[in-house]
Order: sequence, then structure tokens, then C-alpha cells
Amino acid sequence: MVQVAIIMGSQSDWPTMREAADILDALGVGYEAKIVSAHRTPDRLWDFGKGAVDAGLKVIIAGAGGAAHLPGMVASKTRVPVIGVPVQTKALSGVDSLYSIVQMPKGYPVATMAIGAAGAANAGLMAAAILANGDAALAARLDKWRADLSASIPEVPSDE
Ligand code: RP5
Repeated sequence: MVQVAIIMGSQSDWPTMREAADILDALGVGYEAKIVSAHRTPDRLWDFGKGAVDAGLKVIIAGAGGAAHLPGMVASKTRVPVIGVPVQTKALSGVDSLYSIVQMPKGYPVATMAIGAAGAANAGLMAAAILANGDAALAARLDKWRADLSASIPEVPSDE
């Protein structure tokens, strides 16, 4: 049973959301990836949200762009924690997505990441960190991933 779902509003979000998937792959965390659009497939969204607890999901990563209602609507249907990723848009650079996701009303939180690829990668890391609280082996892999990143940063800048 996978514990993480990566959902997104459109196929066009996948190049961004794949950053989350790549992190989960690197850390050995299983996930399912699905297109679930708040506007184009509302029944799919409802069914997904209603079934999330019974499906054994522990974290949902939800990415969307523009009028990005997917993360908030999923959060309204399930108590499984939702991490929102504002996908960068052409028209408004993803500020529209960020504002659509971050300003949730009291009672239905979405943990909102940065706009774009960095936000998606951080969503993968955040999901892994949540699961690592109850999984010592994953915690060790995440600690190593973080230490490796830290060790890869040179102390002195170069001209390349
Ligand atoms: C949103 O509309 C999706 O999350 C996507 O970011 C955006 C554009 O979708 P497409 O027109 O590319 O399918 O619902």
C-alpha cells in the first residue's frame, strides 16, 4: 500500500511534479501519481479525497497552476495532510497559483511550498520527513540525503 499520492491538475503539471517523484524515488518512498483536476474532473477529485484515508495514504502532494483549487479542495475532503505545490504559470509566473493555494481559511490547512520545481522537490522532502517520524530506516536515508547535499556545497566560489 503506497503512503504518498502525488496529484496534479493537468498533464502539463507533470514536468514540475516529477521533481517530487524523483526525490521520493531517491529516498525509496513508494507513491502513486494521478491527474485529478478540481475543474475538469471534479467527481474524480471527490472520490479521491473521500477514499484517501481508507486507501492508507499518509501524505498527499497536490500541485496545480493558475486558479489552483486542487490542494485546498482535497484538504476539504480528507484529514490526510496535504502539501500544496504552486505550479509556475506563463501568464502570472505562478504568483496566481501561490495565492490560490496558500490563503486557506481557518480549519482546512494546506502546507504550501515555493513556486515551481524547488517547491515540488521540497514537497517530496517534506512528505519523506513526515513519514520518517515513524520509519527509522527512512529517517536514516533522509539524514544521509541531507548530509550529502550539505557536503556537495563548496566553501569557496569558483569561476566554473
Ligand atoms: C490547472 O490549470 C492545472 O493545474 C494546470 O497547471 C493549469 C493549466 O492546465 P492545462 O491547460 O495545461 O491542462 O488546472
